[in-house]
Formats: sequence, structure tokens, C-alpha cells
Amino acid sequence: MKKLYFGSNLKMYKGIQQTEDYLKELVKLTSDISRDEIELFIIPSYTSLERVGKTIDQKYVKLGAQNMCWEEQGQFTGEISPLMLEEVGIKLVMIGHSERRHVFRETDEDESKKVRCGLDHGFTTLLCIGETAEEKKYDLGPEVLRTQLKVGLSGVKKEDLGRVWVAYEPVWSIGVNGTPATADYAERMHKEIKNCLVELFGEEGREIPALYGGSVNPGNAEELIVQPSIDGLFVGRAAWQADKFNDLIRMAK
Ligand code: G2H
Repeated sequence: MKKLYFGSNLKMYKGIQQTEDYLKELVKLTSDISRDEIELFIIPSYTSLERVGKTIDQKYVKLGAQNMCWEEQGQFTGEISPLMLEEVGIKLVMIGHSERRHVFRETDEDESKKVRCGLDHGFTTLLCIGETAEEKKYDLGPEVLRTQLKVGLSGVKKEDLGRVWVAYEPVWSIGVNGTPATADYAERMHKEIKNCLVELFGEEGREIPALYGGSVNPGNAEELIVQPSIDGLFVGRAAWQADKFNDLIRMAK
């Protein structure tokens, strides 16, 4: 049975105490689920990381950061250093979320430097990719994903592969105004992703976990997760209450 990945990005929601309460409840509710079968991860606010890094056992839920600078220190006002993230003990860093790319104008080149830096600092590095509605309209999704993967992962070496994850999050599917991808469309894009990963890294590339994200909800989680090229679900709104996320995981696993 293949291992499944379930995670949530808390975006700019939940303060320190709320995050800790949420994580404690989630760990408790999912305590009977084998971590060999599912990998659970949560990406909260930076300000919560120090507290939950101490109070939450990452054997049960990996903790991640929502972004990171590619330099260790320097004149980078407002950025967060990999050394600062190491200090709080997180295991994972997310790079290139659609909101970073589209609201904060990050480029594939930026994501590439961040991915390399995340790996150099020992983090599992989750690269997010996805096409816009306009690109989808002209069926440019596969081409866009290929570019984002080729540039974003250009610094990745074979020995890093166990620590690279990819999330496919079509921009048009994200958030309150998003429409979830159909299972067929998501599978088609995930197949393209897997093929591209094999071109880049050989057969081992196929083992890189590829997660689907974008308006995942209790109504579509199961049909998405059973697709052969989808290894996990990256959930936003539908995961922000621990009991709801627990139900969704159990429905899908
Ligand atoms: C996309 C997604 C979470 P939502 O960011 O990965 O959010 O599920 O709320 O569309």
C-alpha cells in the first residue's frame, strides 16, 4: 500500500495559542493512524513555530514554514532565514505557494534558490506549482508545470530526492473563489508531473510525493486520493478545524 500525505497550510490564520490547541487536538484525534501509512504535516504562522516546535512531537505531525529566504543572513528586511527556522526545530519548508508567486511576485528562479537552500539546511522541501486560469484556458498547464519543475528543481541532486515533495495547486482552484479540479483533470496533470520528474531524475523521480491542493473538501477528497498519480492532499480551509481534518483524512485514507 502506498504511503499517503495529508497536510495543511494555515496561511495567515491562527495565532500561537490557537495553533497549539489545533495541533494538540489533531495529534490526539489521529493517534491511532499509523504514521507509516500516512505522513501528516501542518504549516502554521512563523510566530507559532517556536512554541509548537517545543510542545508538539513531530513524530506525529511534521511542522513546516510557509516560506524562507535563500540567504542565511543579511540585509533582507522582512525575510526569514533558514538558520532561524533551524533554531525552532522545524522539519519542512514550503516554497513557491501560489500566493507567494502571484501576490508577492516570486519567480521560478527565486523558488529554485530557495529549494536548494532548504535542502542544504536539512529541510524536507515542498515545491508548489500550478497554472493560472488563463493558462488552463489554452491548455498550457502541462507546459507551465514543466517549466516550474525544471527551474524550481534545477539545483536538486539525486541524493536530495528523499526530501523533495511537490504540491500541484492550480491557481484557479485555490481559496474561496476557487473551483476544485476534477479528479480526471488532477490525475492528468499529476501524470505530467510524474513524467517530468522521471525525465529530470530517472525512475527515482516517480517516488517524489506529488500532492494535490486547491479546494479539497469532504466531497472530493476520496475521488482525488484514489487517483494513481496523486500521493496526497494539501488542504486549506477544509482542514482548519482539527475534527474536520481528521474526518477528511479517515474518509480518504
Ligand atoms: C491552496 C489550498 C491549500 P484551499 O492554498 O493548500 O487552499 O484548500 O483553501 O483552496
